[in-house]
Amino acid sequence: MKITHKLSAGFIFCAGLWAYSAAVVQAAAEVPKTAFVHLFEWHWSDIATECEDFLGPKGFAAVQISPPQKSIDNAAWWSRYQPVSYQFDSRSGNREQFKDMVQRCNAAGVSIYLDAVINHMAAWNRSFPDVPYSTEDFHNCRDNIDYSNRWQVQNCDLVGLNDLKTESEYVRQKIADYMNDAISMGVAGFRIDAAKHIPATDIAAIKSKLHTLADGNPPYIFQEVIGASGEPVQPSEYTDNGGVTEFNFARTIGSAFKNGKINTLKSLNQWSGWLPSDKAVVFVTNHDDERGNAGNELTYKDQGNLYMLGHVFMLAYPYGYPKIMSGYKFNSSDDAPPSAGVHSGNACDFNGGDWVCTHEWRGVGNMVAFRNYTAAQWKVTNWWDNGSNQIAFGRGGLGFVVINRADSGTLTHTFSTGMPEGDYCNIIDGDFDSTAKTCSGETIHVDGQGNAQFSVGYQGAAAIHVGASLGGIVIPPVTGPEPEKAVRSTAMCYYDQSAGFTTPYLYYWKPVPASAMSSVAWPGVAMEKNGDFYCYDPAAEVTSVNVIFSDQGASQTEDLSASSGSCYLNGAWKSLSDCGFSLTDEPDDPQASENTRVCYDNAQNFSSPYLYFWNVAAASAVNTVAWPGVAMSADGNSYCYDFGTELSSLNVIFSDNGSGQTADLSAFSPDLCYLNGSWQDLSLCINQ
Ligand code: AAO
Repeated sequence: MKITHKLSAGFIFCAGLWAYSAAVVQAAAEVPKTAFVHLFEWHWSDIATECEDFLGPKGFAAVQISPPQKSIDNAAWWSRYQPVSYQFDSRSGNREQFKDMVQRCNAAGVSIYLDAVINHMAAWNRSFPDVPYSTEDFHNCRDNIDYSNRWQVQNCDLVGLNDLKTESEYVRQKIADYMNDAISMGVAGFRIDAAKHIPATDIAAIKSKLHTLADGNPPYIFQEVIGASGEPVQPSEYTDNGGVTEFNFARTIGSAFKNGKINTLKSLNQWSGWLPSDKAVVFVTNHDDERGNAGNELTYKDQGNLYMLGHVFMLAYPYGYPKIMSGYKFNSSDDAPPSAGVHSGNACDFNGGDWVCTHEWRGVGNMVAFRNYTAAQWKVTNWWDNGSNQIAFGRGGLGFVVINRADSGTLTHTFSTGMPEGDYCNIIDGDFDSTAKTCSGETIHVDGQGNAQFSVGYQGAAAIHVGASLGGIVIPPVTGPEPEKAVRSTAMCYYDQSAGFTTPYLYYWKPVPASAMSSVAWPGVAMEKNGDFYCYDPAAEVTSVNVIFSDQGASQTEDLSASSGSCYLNGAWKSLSDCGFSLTDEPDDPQASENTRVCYDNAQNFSSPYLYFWNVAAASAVNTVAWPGVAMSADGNSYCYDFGTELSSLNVIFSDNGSGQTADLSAFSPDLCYLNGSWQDLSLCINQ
């Protein structure tokens, strides 16, 4: 969960700041980093300089680099996607230059994500002695891939590229060795090229062989899976491994900006069928699509300022982990990159050179800080639109953006921004100097009511945020949630001020490992109140699980991906400590934790024991169920159902999925074990 990880820096969510009410603090060092750039075909030495001069100071999280391994000798950019060896030797530089880049970027606070071409080797004979790979390390299908056939997608050669047998232990180890070599040089993450063509389980197996980074965290991975409706292999299959590309984002904003109305993008982060935000890698376009597969995507070739506005929207909008595409100008799609780099003889387009340098455009580069400074309020607030192509929205008082995509006319309007009073730099128009606290462009005044007047020309934008305030960094007073007691490191906690659930329930499915959480019926388990939060502790390490929070089955969140030891705070995943929890190693009182279950010895030999219940008195409210109730899970010699909350008393009927039922029974805690026809202490069922 890289984004969660990226967003986990202290900043506003330090418990001590919750009650903060003065206006000005200096907190710049703790602002999270939430966006990255693809420096397509850049030289390693140029990337190193760029990290030091620009990306580090601007708050970029990382750079995706072109594939660094040795590839076929061909001027076209795509030759880099045809590996012949795993040696660090490419036209971007050699191993020493690679190592130097990684070190210098890391020192500048910028991670390196390596584009890992591991689905295949080059399209030539099946012998790569340098790895070594030989014929038996490849699949045998050389047909053109029929994308409606899962087997072909994952076993045949992609555009003739020799398809590696990633189910083989030998191949997996060779790939992991290559990636671990990169990790040993300081690489922090990987893009998995053509991930759709590798079964998700094979990627998981390779991932399990990877070393941890110097800081003890696992490397970040995101997988290139082009979502297409109707295809059997879908992006959602890959979320357990890490991030996944969400192409719907680029396609949707592209067509809205080019041919539609951008006010339709208001609730994009709630659209169903898209990846959960913390798994989605989003972009305006990518290196393939800008060359012709773009459909409606925006590219640097678009007339006017639309490509820039697409980036402003992406970086302002709370969905996904954004990647900025930054390549070079081309006429034909095969064109080779310029031979000299931005810092080694050539230059950015705006300086008369051949490199596009999208990430350096003021409105793009400065919006990275906007995203970083607003990350703590992961939601759209203060939305305004004119019913068409002019929109404005806030980020919970930490930032406000105005986009005028119309083709004529200036948008002049006084907006309710939700921001604290002050003077802010319009970072689309000017650069903010954080030392001198000055703005080289327009200044926007927010009054005591949070209102501010903006005047934005057509195909233009304006943006302000608390990190670019002429009075210093302003953190609005926040009355935030407080936990009441420590939790164990496995707990999952929840608080959402705007949702306002009165009885939060946690529904979950597909836990990994499966044994960590017993299956539940909708709406799942009641969460236990802990101060302003509600928590549920599976009491086991869960590396990933799908969850939905609901108000006891009524209004609910979208499908979310979680792990144990996390906290869903106002729409974004945080660590437990970022929600203000202290952790305890103390097990819950064993008696107390056991008294959440009702167990049954199944004396009747039901093939499918079910528990129906009513009149439940428990610490947290328990939802009613329809006959025949809920399935019980085998637990030792008994069948049990866990209510997830401390039970006092309840009425139950056990049945065989509705038939052969017992009489109406009344149970009183701690006698929650129905054994040999009578209620006994729960421990008798559990310890059998
Ligand atoms: C080169 C030559 C080939 C030659 C080959 C072997 O160009 O003519 O046969 O060498 O000698 C890059 C270039 C390739 C190049 C290759 C190797 O793009 O032209 O081949 O290096 O040098 C599929 C994959 C996806 C892949 C994409 C290009 O699923 O993973 O094809 N992208 C990555 C890289 C890419 C790279 C490779 C993989 C290979 O990003 O740069 O190739 O390492 C549908 C499917 C997609 C499929 C596309 C294209 O997508 O769903 O899975 O992607 O078609 O075939 C709408 C539709 C959507 C459709 C999309 C098309 O959005 O909804 O269904 O349009 O973009």
